[in-house]
Amino acid sequence: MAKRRFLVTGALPYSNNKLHVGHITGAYLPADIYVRYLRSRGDDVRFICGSDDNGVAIEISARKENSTPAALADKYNTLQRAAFEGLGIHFDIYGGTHHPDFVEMHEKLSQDFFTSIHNNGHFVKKTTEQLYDPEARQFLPDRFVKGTCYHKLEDGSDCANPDATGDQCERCGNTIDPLQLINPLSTITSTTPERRETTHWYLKLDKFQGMLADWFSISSLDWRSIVTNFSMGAIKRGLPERAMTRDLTWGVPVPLDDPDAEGKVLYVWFDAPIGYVSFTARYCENNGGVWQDYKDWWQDPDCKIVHFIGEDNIVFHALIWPAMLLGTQYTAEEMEKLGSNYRPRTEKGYYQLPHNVVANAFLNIKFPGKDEEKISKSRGTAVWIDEYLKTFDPDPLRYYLTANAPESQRTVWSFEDFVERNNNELIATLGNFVNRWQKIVKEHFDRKVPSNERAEDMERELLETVRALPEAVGEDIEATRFKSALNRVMDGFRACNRYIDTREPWKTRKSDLELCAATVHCCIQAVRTLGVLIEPFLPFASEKIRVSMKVPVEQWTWMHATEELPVGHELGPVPEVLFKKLDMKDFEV
Ligand code: B3M
Ligand code: ZN
Repeated sequence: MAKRRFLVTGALPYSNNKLHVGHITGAYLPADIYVRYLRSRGDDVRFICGSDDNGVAIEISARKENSTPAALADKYNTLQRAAFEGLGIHFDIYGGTHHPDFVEMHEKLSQDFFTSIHNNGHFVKKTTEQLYDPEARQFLPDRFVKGTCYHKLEDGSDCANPDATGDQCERCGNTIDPLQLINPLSTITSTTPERRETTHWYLKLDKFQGMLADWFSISSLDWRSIVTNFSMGAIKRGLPERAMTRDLTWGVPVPLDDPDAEGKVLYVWFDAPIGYVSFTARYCENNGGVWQDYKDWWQDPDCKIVHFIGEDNIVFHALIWPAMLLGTQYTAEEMEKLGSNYRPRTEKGYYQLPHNVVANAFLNIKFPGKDEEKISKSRGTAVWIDEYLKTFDPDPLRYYLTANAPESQRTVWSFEDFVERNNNELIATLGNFVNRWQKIVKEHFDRKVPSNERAEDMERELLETVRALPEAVGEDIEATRFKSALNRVMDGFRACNRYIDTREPWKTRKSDLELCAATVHCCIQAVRTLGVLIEPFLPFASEKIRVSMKVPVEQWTWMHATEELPVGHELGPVPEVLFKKLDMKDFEV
């Protein structure tokens, strides 16, 4: 198989928050599974993430915590790194858009982007009225203003959410124009803002519509429907111009020699996706190259760029970010000429559009005896990763969050379900099968792979089933069907359990040792394959199985998964307990 190249990113978490299960299932775990699989298959992959440190959300949290944006960003960046590591999610680099080690590179590349799009004629400079807080002496973009939502719900009634923020209403999901909020209040001083004029640079998204639609029709055939439905719907309704600058001090300064740009920064959603690029540049520099080597990943049509995100980020990754990338490729006149004909730019030196944008819906939560609800930091309705990891192992969480992933629609975290799947699936199906023949191979065969001379159709059929899995599971993972992929592997274990129940080697070890040998031989070969296939999902258990099979790391890969362990191969020690039994009592506080 040819070695392919992939640049995989996980959405940059805002550095004002710890990570919870919703974040993990929404973006990082599927990304990690994808990356682990590609690596196991032998592809050349870089996995990029880091914190999103700019923007109003960070400023507000810093005020609340009596801290500064820089100190807050640093604190949460460190906590996030540790949580990812604890779950076995290893990025090639974990940056931060305002982190001391990254900020210089990030500002440079973000400003280059802005300048390039500006010089290509894709911005319009406009002066409009915006909300201003005279007491705080600043404008109130995005979440600096709160008020009552003015949108209508689907049934025609008013949304009237009193807690809508200047960027978005959480109740109806619509974007908010702060000027239209009913009874707006500054979140800094709780006073009523006034209107003042200010100037900003708007990306002419309407001019990109045709080309984006064409790009979608060519590229997104195997994308998830939540991404394509949302994006095509938005294009049909029309993409409005969007301001890409803000009246703030925290962020990337607007790189224009224009008095109107003074004291302004780039909109956080303009610079955040460029974080993927600037962190890649730092990665290259830190790993024996020069920073400009980022172009080998970002400006090479042979490298596939794949973004993993939560559903609220679709508009930014599937529409605005591709528009920004196109905006660096073409001038406004060139775009005008091409109209709605998307032409991939395959010459060197051009940023490439994503190969796939993989989004998940949200994960709700259900506490025992309560109704299903949204995960919320302020209401304290979340399972936090750092707290979980203090008591429990990462694999059961990885298992549950994959088996129950919101790939096409919302799902719900339930503690009962988590415990039940751990006990009835991980332990009873997977862990159990790996254990059922260990004692026999030790007592009767000196922990060596026994002879399969007596193998019959049943053995051949089981191994055929198991050895067909790497291809099928791989196909699922490539198509981002992670739930289905995991289910196939578990089906493999279920088939193994049925097989061993029929063969009953614990009986034949006394009555027919040769048949017993063939049975154990078959079990070992099945686990040799399945142990590799669970690695993207359950890396910790997979590693324990590998050690117990005494297979070298470099052969514990997709490419080697169906190789037979020869008769006489000496196994390693009986594996440690793979999964611990859980009880609902473990979750009582
Ligand atoms: N910081 C995550 C969020 O919306 C946002 C992602 C940026 S990815 C470039 O929660
Ligand atoms: Zn609303």
